[in-house]
Amino acid sequence: MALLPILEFPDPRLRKVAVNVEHINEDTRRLAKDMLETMYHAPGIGLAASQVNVHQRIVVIDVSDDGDEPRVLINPSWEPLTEEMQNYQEGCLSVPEFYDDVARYSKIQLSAFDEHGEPISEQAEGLFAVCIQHELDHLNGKLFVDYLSRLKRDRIRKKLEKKHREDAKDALYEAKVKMEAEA
Ligand code: QAP
Ligand code: CO
Repeated sequence: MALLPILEFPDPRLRKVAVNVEHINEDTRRLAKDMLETMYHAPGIGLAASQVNVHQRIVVIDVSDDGDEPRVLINPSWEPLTEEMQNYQEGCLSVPEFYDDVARYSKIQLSAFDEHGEPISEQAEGLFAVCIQHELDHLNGKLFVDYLSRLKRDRIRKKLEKKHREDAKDALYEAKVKMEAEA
């Protein structure tokens, strides 16, 4: 088990389009397990492989109250079952500390494979449906901030770029202190 580092907006690697998993095997299951551990640790309710810099079509989701209903979706796809949309205040582990409303289809048909290669075909509504649409966007290089105004997106980008500069500065300082202590 391992915690995986999460890419943060505006990292260009989040814009890559993920490829289908050709063979579901032990490597796939190991990655899915590590993604679930990373998601639960955050804590979060959904994580796409793209966010941990693996550009394969794998997502993990757990929208249960107790966090004990992990779902692994491989090569997932969805179709709307209604024209009705629902607004939900979304967040994203790749856009930490920012939240805003996004309109998504309220009822969808999900198709995917699970971690054992068993086909999944089910209807999804509510938060599960929102989360599927959000996570599948990641596999296509799309982020929830893309649905916001340019003004809002730019403001989020600038704040995160500033945070990343500060994080880098802090890491450099820590490395220096450690080096001097060892010298
Ligand atoms: C996507 O997002 C989602 O900013 C999953 O500081 C979100 O798990 C789908 C998180 C809402 C539907 C509705 C975000 C954790 C977690 C943060 C997440 C943060 C810590 C986000
Ligand atoms: Co996300």
